[in-house]
Amino acid sequence: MSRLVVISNRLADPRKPAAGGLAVALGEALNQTGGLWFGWSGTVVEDGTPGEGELHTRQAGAVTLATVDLCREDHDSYYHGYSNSVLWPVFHYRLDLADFNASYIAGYRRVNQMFARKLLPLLRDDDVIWVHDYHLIPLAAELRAMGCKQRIGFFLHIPMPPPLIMAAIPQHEWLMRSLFAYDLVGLQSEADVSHFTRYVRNEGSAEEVDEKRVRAFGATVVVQSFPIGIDVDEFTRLTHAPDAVETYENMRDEYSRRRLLLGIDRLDYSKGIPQRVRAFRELLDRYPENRDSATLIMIASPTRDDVNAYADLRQELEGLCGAVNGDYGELDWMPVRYIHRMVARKRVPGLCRAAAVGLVTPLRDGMNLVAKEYVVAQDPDDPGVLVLSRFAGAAEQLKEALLVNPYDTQGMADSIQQALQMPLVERQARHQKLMARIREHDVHWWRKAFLDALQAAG
Ligand code: ADQ
Repeated sequence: MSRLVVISNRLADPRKPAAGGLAVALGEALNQTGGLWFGWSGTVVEDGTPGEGELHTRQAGAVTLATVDLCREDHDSYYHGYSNSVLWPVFHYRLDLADFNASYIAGYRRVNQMFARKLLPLLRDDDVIWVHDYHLIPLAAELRAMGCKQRIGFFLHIPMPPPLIMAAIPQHEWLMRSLFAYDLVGLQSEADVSHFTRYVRNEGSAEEVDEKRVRAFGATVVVQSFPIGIDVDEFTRLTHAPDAVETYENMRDEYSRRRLLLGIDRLDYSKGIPQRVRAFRELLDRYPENRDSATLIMIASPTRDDVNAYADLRQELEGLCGAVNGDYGELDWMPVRYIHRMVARKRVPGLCRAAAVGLVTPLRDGMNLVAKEYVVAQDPDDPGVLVLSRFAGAAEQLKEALLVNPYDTQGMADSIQQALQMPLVERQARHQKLMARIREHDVHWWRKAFLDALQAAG
């Protein structure tokens, strides 16, 4: 069996369950082959030289973790700059939030080149290489330029935007051409695949060989969707473990007269968090029977606080939540509980189980794993209802959720009301179908499907 090499911007220790489903699933595959995981160490060296960073290696069981430091200039232009102020907003259709500062691209290229240079001597001839996410799009092209012949696959965790949005990035052609250095490009959804093929047809004069194999820019690549899943068995186990049960019971006792609605996200402008509060306000307004009863709990973990768009979002959200509470709150009832913090992973299933409605309302999302976690945490005899944005990648699979348009405040309020009123038999039927699909396409399926396709590609 070939050794697996995983490359991602950040690493997680695959032996720690707190690392989450993805790290655990990749860790399993790495452990099977005695693999290598490579990425940024998380350390920023204030006075380092651009394009240079110290390499550290350590063993975690059978897996070698190899990491490189970044100097301040590289970190700011590669990570904050090009990755999170150009690619993240544009790939989530937010051209208005992109900062096309011309200096970022040099740092992005420099770090990808450095990663390739540092990784190359660690590689063996029969390695299979799996690169993750938008930080590392040009990595294979850099490796190929240095003579790397190994099989290389790429998985994009965020959406692939439609061609005319992509074309707003000054280096769009270079980015898309870079993807043709991979043997396999994996995307989250069929919509993403169609955006990719439309781009190469329009801008790269593609000559499609067959359904999955695309030829353009003088090279051929296999492009396929692999919707990422969660570790269903692990999440089920967490749901029944003492911490989650305690959280569930506390919530049930605390809110015994109330109906809970839950949102859990990173505080990111792609997640549609203000839109959710507006819809909740509309619910209280249009359906007054929910006043003094429905309580929206929103747990939004801090993320990229030092990028301006995130500070603005935080301010907007605090204003919206304060206004709902001020206008509708009673001495013994606050409609919105907004917590700007991460909750411990082992408590997440308890919160999900206590909520009658799970609100997952991104404006754009590659997949959204919270939607799947919410469903898996439910009591099958008395399940809650998932209200899911049609703009999450997960909506292609989770058809039995109540699909909503987060830009349509009234429509979303109506769907939340429908969820709150849904009869038990209908809730059970929808939950059963959702569970079957989430179980069939879990994170182990995803990993195997991708790696099998990578073996077959090329
Ligand atoms: P993310 O944008 O980070 O991932 P998501 O898929 O929702 O989004 O995963 C977030 C994970 O973090 C979930 O496991 C969730 O439980 C946890 N989490 C989020 N907020 C939390 C909080 N406040 N407290 C505790 N835990 C929290 C990117 C893409 C997604 C894609 C994933 C995987 O943007 O579209 O689904 O990668 O490919």
